[in-house]
Amino acid sequence: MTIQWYPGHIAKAEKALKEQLKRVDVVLEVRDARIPSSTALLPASSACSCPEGLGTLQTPPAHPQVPEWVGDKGRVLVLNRQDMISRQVQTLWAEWFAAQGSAVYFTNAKLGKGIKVLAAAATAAGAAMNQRRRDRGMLPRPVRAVAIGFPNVGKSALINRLLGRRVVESAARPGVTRQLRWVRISKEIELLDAPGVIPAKLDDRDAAFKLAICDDIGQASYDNQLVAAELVELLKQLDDEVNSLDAVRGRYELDPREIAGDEYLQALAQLRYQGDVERTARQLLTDFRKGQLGAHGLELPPPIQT
Ligand SMILES: Nc1nc2c(ncn2[C@@H]2O[C@H](COP(=O)(O)OP(=O)(O)OP(=O)(O)O)[C@@H](O)[C@H]2O)c(=O)[nH]1
Ligand SMILES: [Mg+2]
Repeated sequence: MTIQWYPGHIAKAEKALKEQLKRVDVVLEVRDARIPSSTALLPASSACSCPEGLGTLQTPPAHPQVPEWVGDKGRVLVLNRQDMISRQVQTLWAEWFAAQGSAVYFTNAKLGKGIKVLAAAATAAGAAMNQRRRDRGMLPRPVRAVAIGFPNVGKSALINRLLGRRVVESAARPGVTRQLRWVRISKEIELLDAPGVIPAKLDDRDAAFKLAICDDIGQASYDNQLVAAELVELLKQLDDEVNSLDAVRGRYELDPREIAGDEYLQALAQLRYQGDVERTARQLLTDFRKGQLGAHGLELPPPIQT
């Protein structure tokens, strides 16, 4: 499956973002905690304050230009939607990032968890800028930070939480934020809300499927039935490690273990939805996105090399 979805507003927003990045001190890279690899825009190790070369990323970041635009600005890595993964999976990722030398902040922008620590980290990451100003005899100014990430990962929700009130639009579909917008969080920090970015072409088939499953790209770009069948396959693959099929069996009273994802869709359609496979596919995806198929995440980190 190749993702064809690259609407004009994203191309336009990327151009504006590239311009604004010149004024920015700190980049908050917001990823979807369910798929921290597939929603990566920057290499893992670049989020760290460790000596260079300590961390290595298994795969290159999905978006080829973003690392270049960001350059050597301060970086803070955020895995949002913490509530949509299990404790077990969160711990695995926390340990993996720690082994890469990368600090990582888990947040739940819906309920406002992990926000204070994140605000402190963003301010601290910008402190170097004010030190340079002081060294030149200039007065300190608020740190300027931007939230970047794939569509729908929760960037705007996070900004509203950091602000403590709802200022920027945030809703349950990708492509909500269309314009870049600066907001002042406090005397110390100003934040830029940016539209989601996606690469013009997504060559990694597995990543493309996971982005579609998690609703982190636009609806127009994929076939619901293919994506829902892949979701079933993924949950089957993860079952040994995180018991990801328990909630599926509980909800639909149909066990996917012995059959392929597409056959499962057909069987479930017969059992529950009068043979309507498209409706079944959409229901499965909606149930997963609402957390009704369990909170475990769809990606586990690679084994830590010791
Ligand atoms: N369960 C859960 N939902 C969240 C979380 N963060 C955001 N959401 C929800 O996810 C949806 C998308 O959030 P947005 O803030 O609009 O995401 P965005 O990254 O700004 O999206 P675009 O502007 O489209 O790129 C909203 O319905 C939020 O309420 C979270 O941590 N947990
Ligand atoms: Mg937004």
